[in-house]
Amino acid sequence: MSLGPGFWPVTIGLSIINLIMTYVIIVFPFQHFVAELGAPAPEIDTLFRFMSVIGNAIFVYVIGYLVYFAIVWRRRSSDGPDAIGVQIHDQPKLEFWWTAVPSIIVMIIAIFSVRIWASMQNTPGDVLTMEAIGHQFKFEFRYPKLKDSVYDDMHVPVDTPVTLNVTSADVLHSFWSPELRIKADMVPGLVQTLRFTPEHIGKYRIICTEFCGTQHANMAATFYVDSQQTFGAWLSAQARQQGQATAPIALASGQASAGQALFGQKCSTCHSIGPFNQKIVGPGLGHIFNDAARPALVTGEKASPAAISHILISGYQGPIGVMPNRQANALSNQDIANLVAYLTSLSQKK
Ligand code: HEC
Ligand SMILES: [Cu+2]
Repeated sequence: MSLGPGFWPVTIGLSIINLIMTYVIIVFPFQHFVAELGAPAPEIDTLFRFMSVIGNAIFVYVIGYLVYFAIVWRRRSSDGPDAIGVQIHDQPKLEFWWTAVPSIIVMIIAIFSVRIWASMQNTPGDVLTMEAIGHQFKFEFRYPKLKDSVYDDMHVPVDTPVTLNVTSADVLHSFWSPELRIKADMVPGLVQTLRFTPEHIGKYRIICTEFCGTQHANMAATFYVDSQQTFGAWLSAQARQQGQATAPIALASGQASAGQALFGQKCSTCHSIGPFNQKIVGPGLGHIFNDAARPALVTGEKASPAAISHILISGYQGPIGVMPNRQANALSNQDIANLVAYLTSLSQKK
């Protein structure tokens, strides 16, 4: 049985293309596009390279021969109207190899993957164990040394094995750190453990990759890998800020301009600065003191700086929805004073 004219030269050509592509895949610098932050990123990139090499070989030979055979065995004008191609049956040798080779490849990939997965499950030497909890629409982080949670900023010290327990408080979310090559679904009622060791100081991203509601696209956190000193300083600053929560707030010291910047970061996903009825998740806050549609605050109190600051501190759950409290919005005393000054200034504008 003939394979076709020029079969062996074509095979050599495909092999050369395959070798060149394999070389490109092996040397391709993924880490220049998305940094490799530390374990397990390099291992996962190696696994990805290995799978790409195999996938590329399959692609080159399958597509190459497909095109080649389609051309050399095409229907000729001399063929009769009901001409059919050569029928091939019972090739046990061929069938053995096309079963054995893919099975071996899949087994190698499985062993490789399970080894990486296992290295992320074990917790030798409990250095920093913390929690990440998904919420609509933010990431909550809990640290062993902090009384309250931190939202949307994750800090970890460099060169330190971190054990991260991820879960969700409401719907399905997904924790993704592109630079660590780690992704895990955040499932209510299920705690999954991730383990990593960041090796490069810097500012990275954590992104929610599970469609979790209308504001899903805004669900991202900043991931700081700090030096040991910076991390220590950050932890004690957080602890101090959290301790301050019981101190009285000097509302008169509020700066409307600082409040405006903060509003853009922390409030505008839920509040417009239009009239009361212009709702996003919560009501519009543009005319909080003088809006015909808002005779009183949602709490029933008359609008006043003190009453507004009370809502910002304690949060409020009413018929419209849930207004998060100061811990959830990560507001310091000064932040609250600034926001109240800003909201007050909006009402004074015409
Ligand atoms: C997750 C969405 C969400 C975020 C973020 C949020 N709020 Fe709210 N807020 C609400 C909801 C919902 C209400 C209404 C609660 C109710 O009455 O049902 C509300 C109510 C309020 C009220 C009372 C309004 C009134 O008419 O009485 C004020 C003031 C307020 N928020 C300020 C803020 C500020 C300032 C921020 C930023 C630090 C902020 N909110 C962040 C959802 C949010
Ligand atoms: Cu989400």
